Amino acid sequence: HGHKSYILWFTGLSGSGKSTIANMVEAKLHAKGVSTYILDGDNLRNGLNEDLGFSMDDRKENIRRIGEVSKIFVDSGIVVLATFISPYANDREDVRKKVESDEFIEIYVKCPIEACEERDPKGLYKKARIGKITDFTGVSAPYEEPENPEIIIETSENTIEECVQQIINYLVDAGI
Ligand code: GGZ
Repeated sequence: HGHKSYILWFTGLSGSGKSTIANMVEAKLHAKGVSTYILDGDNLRNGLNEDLGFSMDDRKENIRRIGEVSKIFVDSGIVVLATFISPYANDREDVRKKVESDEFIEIYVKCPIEACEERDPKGLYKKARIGKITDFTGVSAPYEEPENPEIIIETSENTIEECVQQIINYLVDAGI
C-alpha cells in the first residue's frame, strides 16, 4: 500500500444518502488503487451485532463494536467507509478517540427530515409515524448533529456527484 489508511465515518438520518454516497466514493478510491471496505447495517447488524436493537444503549454498543472493527481495518491498511446513523455525538467521539487524529474523518450527510421522509425507500418513516416502529431516529428518537465534522454534505441541496466530489476534494487537499 502506498497510502495511509483512515475511516470515512458517514453519519446522518435514515434516507439521507449515506450508503449511496459511500458507494460512489468507494468506486473513485478503487479507481485510484485504494483498498477499501464498506461497513454498514447489512454486514454488521445481520452478523456481529445481530443481538442489538435500537435503544440508546444498543446503539452505543453497535457503534462501539463498529469502531473496534474499523480500527482493525485501519491497522491492516484498508480504508473504511462506515455508514451508520450513529445519532449520538458521544458515541462518534468515542470512535474518533480510538484512532490517530487524522485517521477519523467525520462526514455529516445533512438532509432535512422532510426530504428523507419524502424519499422513504423502505417505508420505515411511514411505519414510525403510525407507531409500528418505535425509537425511530428523527421521529421518536434523537439525532444529535455533528458540531465539528470534517465534511458536511447537503444531499437535498447538491447532486450526488457534487457531494462525492466534495469528499474527494477534501481527501486530495488533506494529501490522503
Ligand atoms: C433508526 C432503524 C430503526 C430505528 C430499523 N431507528 O434506512 P435504513 O433502515 O437502511 O437504515 C436504518 C438502519 C439504522 O441502523 P444503524 O446501525 O445505522 O443505526 S445506529 O447507528 O443508530 O445504531 C434503518 C433501520 O436500520 N432501522 N429500525 N428504530 N433506524
